[in-house]
Amino acid sequence: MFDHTYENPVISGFHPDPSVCRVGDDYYLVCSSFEYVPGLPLFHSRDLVHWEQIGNVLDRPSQLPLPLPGSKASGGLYAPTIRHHDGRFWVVNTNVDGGGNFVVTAERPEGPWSDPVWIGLEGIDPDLAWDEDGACWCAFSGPAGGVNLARINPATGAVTEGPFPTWSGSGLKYPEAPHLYRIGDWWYLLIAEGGTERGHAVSVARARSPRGPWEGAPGNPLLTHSGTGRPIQNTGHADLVQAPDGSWWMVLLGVRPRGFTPDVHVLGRETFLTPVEWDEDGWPVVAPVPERHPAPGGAWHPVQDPPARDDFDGTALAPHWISPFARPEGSWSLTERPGSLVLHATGPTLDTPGYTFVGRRQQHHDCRVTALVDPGTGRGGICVRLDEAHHYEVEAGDGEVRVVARIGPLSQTVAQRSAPPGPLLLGVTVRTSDLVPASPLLTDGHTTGPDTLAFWLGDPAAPGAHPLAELDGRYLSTEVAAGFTGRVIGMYATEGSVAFDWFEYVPAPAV
Ligand code: 6LW
Repeated sequence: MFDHTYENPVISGFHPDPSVCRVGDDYYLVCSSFEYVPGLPLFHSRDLVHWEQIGNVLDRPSQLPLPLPGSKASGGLYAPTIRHHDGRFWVVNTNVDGGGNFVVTAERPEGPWSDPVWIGLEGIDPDLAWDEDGACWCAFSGPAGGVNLARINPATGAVTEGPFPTWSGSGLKYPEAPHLYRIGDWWYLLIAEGGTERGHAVSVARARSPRGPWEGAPGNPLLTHSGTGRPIQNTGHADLVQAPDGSWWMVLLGVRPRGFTPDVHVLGRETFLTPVEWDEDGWPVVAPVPERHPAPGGAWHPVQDPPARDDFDGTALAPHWISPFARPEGSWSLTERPGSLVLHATGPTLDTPGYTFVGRRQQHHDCRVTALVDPGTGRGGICVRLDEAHHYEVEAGDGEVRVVARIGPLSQTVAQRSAPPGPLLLGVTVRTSDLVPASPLLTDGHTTGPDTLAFWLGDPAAPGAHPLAELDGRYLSTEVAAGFTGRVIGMYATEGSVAFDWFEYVPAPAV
């Protein structure tokens, strides 16, 4: 019956809070982006398995005032919902750093997306659903906790009924991330609870009308990996979609922890796909999220990943390039030195927001990044970033190459050597640690971290190259740094102008 097997996650790296809709044979999916701009990565797929990023929903200043006011890591844009209704695409979202909840719409998913219409509701994780009379319902997680519902006019943002409390889960903490669906004769309310860490869960209730009364499913939580030894953890924050063949699927976030006691995750919360069945009483049933599973029926539509090497020959940055807090005009250029990305420093340090940084998500546990960097008279290099207090970098400037590690309040130059003037090859390799199943303690008394990051002068893939420094990756994990994002590896300038002739990201076992 099934032709193909897919592997989870279907979108790897920091791509949390997925929301999905189908129009004909096409699926569209959005994720949270927090402090990164452009905001809300938007993906297209024909089979729910292969996803191509076709843009970002919020890609211009009139949609997103920049820098995000009062920006901080893991602030900014929280969980979005995408729906198709009345011939238009709708995305509803929260900017927790300013403005709150808003709706944007587009005729075509590639955009342009409208400027925001602000909704007079306080809370996060908004959803949109339309009833048979055309009324639009917005479920959201209210400011006092609990799932609330209001009727709104999405064209004006006006609240026309409510908000009122609705079903808030089976009693676990943080009931949130609601999605409301009309399926058959029922309204279903799917929510997350248990918190977005190891206790994360998906639960469901149903009612005959959005106004209730709601009845929780007897089998709640519908899905959780809490307390299991499964390789996929933190499963929750789900959205449902029906395939053209009638089968039902769930997209959700999960993480893949590594290392020992405690294990930690470094790639952020990723997007997973899992099948949904319905029992004879009309409740959805979901098995634990598989690492591999027969794909949704129908044709297989692989997509082209972006090329490993970006030569910066175009006039626009590809949509997967993101920047924390802002990417001001004048801080970067693809035309000043054709064939290079030139970054102009806007701040002197990676320790406080305001610096110039263009990066991409780390999407594989093992990977290699190399860039040809001309620091000129400036200073810059390659940084692996979790937030302002958790980042490692290899940088060139002042006739030197340095490896710097910032972990919490401590910052240390861990390697330093002189370097010839002119363009330099700088590299970073990330290697997953071998697990030591017999004992969580190694002989030197340290537990195994999730991975090792090595920083190189020269091409790490070329013979004879030596790392300048190797660092334990656990300090660039979400469990250590806290927050909602994952590692982003990027180019930066903290002094003068730095030119990047190319940047290569290769998913590969490190050398
Ligand atoms: C998201 C909410 C959550 O809006 O984290 O822990 C927020 N739960 O559902 C960011 O993903």
